[in-house]
Amino acid sequence: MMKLSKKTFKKDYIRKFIEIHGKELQEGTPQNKYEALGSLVKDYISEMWMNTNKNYNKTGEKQVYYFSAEFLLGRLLGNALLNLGIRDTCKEGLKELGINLEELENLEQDQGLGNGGLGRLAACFLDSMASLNIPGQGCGIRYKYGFFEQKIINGSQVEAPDNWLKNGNVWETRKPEKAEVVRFGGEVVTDVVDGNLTFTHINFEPVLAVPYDTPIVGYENEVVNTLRLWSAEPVSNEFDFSSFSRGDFLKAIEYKNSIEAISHVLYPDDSFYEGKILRLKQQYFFVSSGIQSIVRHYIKHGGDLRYFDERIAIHINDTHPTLAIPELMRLLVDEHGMNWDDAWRITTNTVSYTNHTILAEALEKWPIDMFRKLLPRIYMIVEEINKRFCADLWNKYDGQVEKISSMAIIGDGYVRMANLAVVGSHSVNGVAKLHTEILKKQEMKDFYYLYPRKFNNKTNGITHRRWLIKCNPGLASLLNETIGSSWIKHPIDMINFNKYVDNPGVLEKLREIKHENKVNLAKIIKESKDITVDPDSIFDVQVKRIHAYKRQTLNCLRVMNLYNELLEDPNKEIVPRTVIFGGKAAPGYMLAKNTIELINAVADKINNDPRVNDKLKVIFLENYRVSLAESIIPAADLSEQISTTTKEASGTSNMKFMMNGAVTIATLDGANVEIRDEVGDDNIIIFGMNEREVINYYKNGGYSSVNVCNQDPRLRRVTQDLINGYYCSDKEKFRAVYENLITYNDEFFVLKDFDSYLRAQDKVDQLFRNQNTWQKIAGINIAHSGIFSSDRTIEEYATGIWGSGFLYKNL
Ligand code: B1N
Repeated sequence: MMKLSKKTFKKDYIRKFIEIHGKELQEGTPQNKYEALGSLVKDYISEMWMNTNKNYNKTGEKQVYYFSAEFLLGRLLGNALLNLGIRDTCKEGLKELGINLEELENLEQDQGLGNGGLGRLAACFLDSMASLNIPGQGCGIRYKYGFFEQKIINGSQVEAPDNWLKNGNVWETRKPEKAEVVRFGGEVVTDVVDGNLTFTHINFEPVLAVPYDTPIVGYENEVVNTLRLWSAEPVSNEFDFSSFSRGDFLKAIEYKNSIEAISHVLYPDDSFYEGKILRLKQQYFFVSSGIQSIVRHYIKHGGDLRYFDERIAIHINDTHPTLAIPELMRLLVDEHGMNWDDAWRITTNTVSYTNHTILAEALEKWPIDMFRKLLPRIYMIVEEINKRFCADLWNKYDGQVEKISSMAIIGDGYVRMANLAVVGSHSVNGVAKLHTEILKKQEMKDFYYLYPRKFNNKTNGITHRRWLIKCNPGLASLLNETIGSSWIKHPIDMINFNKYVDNPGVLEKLREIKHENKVNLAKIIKESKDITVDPDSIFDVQVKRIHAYKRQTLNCLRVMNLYNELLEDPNKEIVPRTVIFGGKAAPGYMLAKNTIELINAVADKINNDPRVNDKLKVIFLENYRVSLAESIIPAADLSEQISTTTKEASGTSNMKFMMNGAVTIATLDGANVEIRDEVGDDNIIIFGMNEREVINYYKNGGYSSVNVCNQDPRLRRVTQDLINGYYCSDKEKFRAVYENLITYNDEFFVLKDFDSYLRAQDKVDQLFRNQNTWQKIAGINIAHSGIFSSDRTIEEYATGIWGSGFLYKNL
């Protein structure tokens, strides 16, 4: 833990302020004050950062490199202060200077370089690796524009660019001296030199990859790891620029733009793949620069490439960084003269892969022509990997053409990235037990038979430092007062809170903390939407990407039905509800965008109907992002985790809600299954079809959404309300949602699960009436949430996959 007195801090802060702004503190804007604080904290970090790196170089401890196209960090200031152990000191010091720390923290732009769960998982993992003394560095892209900003205009989503760097970024350090060159296009000349094949890449387009390093501060352990993000720039004159050095200025600008385009913007697709060449460029760009810099650093510090895999672990977050495999092969074989078999053994021992989805539309595959043209040498290497792999398969499965062609890395005109990732790594993991079982039994069945020992499960987790200590200080204090503070370093100790779930005083305290968080969220809702919500109502929350399989429509249809029931029976007794939605739709995903329009139209009608307003309100919160989640999740009573069973690989917001004492209403999908196993059936509300039923329907057909609809008058009514002008004078407005349910037979069983969902919601209503019971359930959920800390997940990765983190671990 860093030592810092309030007096020293104040002195440092004033000095820093004057140094960077050249004026008195009193004359500073809030933004000036934030920048001075961020900059000072970065100074505080820098020595630890340097020492951490020195230590890693000295000990030669195994290094983990976590490659991910997305890192959804959110804000850094508050968590850096927390992890340094100086947040209270700074808060008090600033207060004496007339400055409110939280106000400054709220000025920080979210670092939103990710879409959703996958990117946020990467951010939680960085926090856990640093906090567990694991030498783990992140490697990704410094997108100039992160995930778009969502505006709701006349009830529809409108996208605005996320210019997150507009006020600068105090956290990053540009390292031009560590730049790498990445080569695109051109041709490969094959030659024989001294009896050996050589490959020379010519006429390529060079792109300079410049790293920007961000410190990742461990929790009170003086460890500072690094997130290295690469930015694309034109190379300097040392390369052949003949085409525009003749003075064609406009061409030169065009060229510069075309290069910078590579790291310009994050693709806003979640669980969906678009076969754009720019995306392939992005992937190779960060993977090539990352692998080159790892190998360069390794050799510089005396490493012997023959033992590379004993010193280095490379993890690929989904298939987006899969080109790490052929790129490492290229460096070992072409640049360092290693023979193929040794290089292959080292590469596969070094690389491990996480699969995050079984959705077919998310599977990455690149057209051969596009791939070969952009990456000619990498294509040759992939071809060679494929040739050898298929030869092995022919030996094993003689004559089973279908099996072999479906397992091949290249087939049907495409390079299949998941196949390459499985073949080229030593470990393949799913992100929750159910998901891993589905991978083994179905999606990757043939690979599982071939390599049973590669497959393993690593259930996701979330960092309890951001998602409990930072975002819910009231609850963190209650835990400290009851069970002591050991849970902070050992989150599994939260289980001791079980001893207090029958203690009326503690339950009352839990209720008060939740109430305070709800008042805070109600204030945010009032400020952003000018709608008043009642903090005594049930805060019923579904926040996540808008996607058909996540079934926001199911939630919406039940709200529409509840509205109908309240109008039919004005005396109907229900606990008042505030149903809160939030989430972004991919800009090209019309059904998801239509779902947002529907939610907003339903909200508009209900919120303006005085007949029901004391019982029901519907809120769509704009621009859902990490920082907003930190206000929403601690205020939730009910966590909606209602995806079609088998479709949500894990989910992670389910864990965040649970840890903050929300009760979960859920299908037995993803990690919900493990939450149920932890808390028991009495402390979670489960509904809907199970895995077997869903898989049977998909295999054998037999589901007719029209029939289900016709048999249930409530469903007939709410589906008709989509197209009869009830929620919008334009009857065609919600056509997309309607057709998806009725005309296209409801791929995700929304109508099928409707009745069961409604009964589950009735149960919620009943349970909430007895606050004692409800708070007890909340307490049990909190007590059992420690296992979902990403510290547990990272320990499992470190010991089970990476073989790292043994040297300094003081657990
Ligand atoms: O990864 C999360 C899981 O908790 C979620 O269940 C899962 O849906 C999510 C292509 C994805 N899977 N696939 C993606 C993201 C961006 C993209 O371009 C796919 N995200 C998930 C963490 O394991």
